[in-house]
Amino acid sequence: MFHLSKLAATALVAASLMVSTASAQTVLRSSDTHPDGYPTVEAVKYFGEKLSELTDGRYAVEVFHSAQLGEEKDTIEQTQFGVIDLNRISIGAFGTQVPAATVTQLPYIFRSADHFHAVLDGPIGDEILAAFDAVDLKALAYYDGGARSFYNSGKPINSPADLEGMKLRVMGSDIFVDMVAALGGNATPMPYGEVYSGIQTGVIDGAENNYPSYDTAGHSEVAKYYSLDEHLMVPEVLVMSKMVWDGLSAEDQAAVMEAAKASVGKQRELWAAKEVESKAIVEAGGAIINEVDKAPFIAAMDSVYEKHVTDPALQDLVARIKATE
Ligand code: GTR
Repeated sequence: MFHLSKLAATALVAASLMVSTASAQTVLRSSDTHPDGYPTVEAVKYFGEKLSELTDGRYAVEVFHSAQLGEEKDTIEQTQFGVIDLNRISIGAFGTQVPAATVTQLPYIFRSADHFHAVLDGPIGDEILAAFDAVDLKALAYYDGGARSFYNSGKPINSPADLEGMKLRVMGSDIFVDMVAALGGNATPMPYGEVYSGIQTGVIDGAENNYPSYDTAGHSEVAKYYSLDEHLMVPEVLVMSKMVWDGLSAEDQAAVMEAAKASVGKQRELWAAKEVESKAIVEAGGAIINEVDKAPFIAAMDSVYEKHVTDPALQDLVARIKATE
């Protein structure tokens, strides 16, 4: 883990800005846990190209994919300190640090991909992005992350009863731990990079994710049962370190926002294609996919909402999300 005092981080940011004035181009470093070619990685590269165009080459972006800069939780901290400039990350990895954003971690909060887009593209989406300011991050845009379903090495899951006693990896948020517990399983928060070996060695029975992650992280090789309960749709988010953002001119901030918005359409296109491709790849590799009656899964989530949506502001946010057409 990388710990820096805020003072040391400020000095580091100041030093890198000095170097950049001398070299005329500032290269912003961006982190991503996914491998090269993954839709989020390619979208951030596209963002970088747009930003370069809009700033006459004064800014460029280098994407450090494949968790080269660390697991998500650690890279969030480094981005907050300005050591990493940009980060493409799942909102799930923030845990409950950003209260407003936790509503997107609630199971079945989004009814469909269209509902997800309608909410995030509108005022509620902007409100949640703005909430990241309080944790020293400037959230720029959402990317698609599809629907997440359970997969495991033992058997197909058809009803919550099948999860009884199963050890399943979740991202580090209490909401996900309680979600699995409400279904009868045992949740183990664990970094993404440890899931493959965790399943392989039997430390866990499985995990939950979308098709592209199940495919590209190799999880389908060790957990062949993928059961389409689609309990979560957690947005991916592109954030910039607030320290770096605050150091930009108003004009450059506008260029960053414009480039980020432009990358959203690109990512959605890439994402839609990748979901189809990954499903075909995992099936060809022997994954067994089953449809699931979601009703009992949805019904089991009341306790998760009761426990995590107690603040009136969050209750209001949830009500507004549900009312969005
Ligand atoms: C993926 C997401 C990653 C990471 C991963 C996980 O769907 O794109 O950012 O959060 O899930 O489960 O840790």
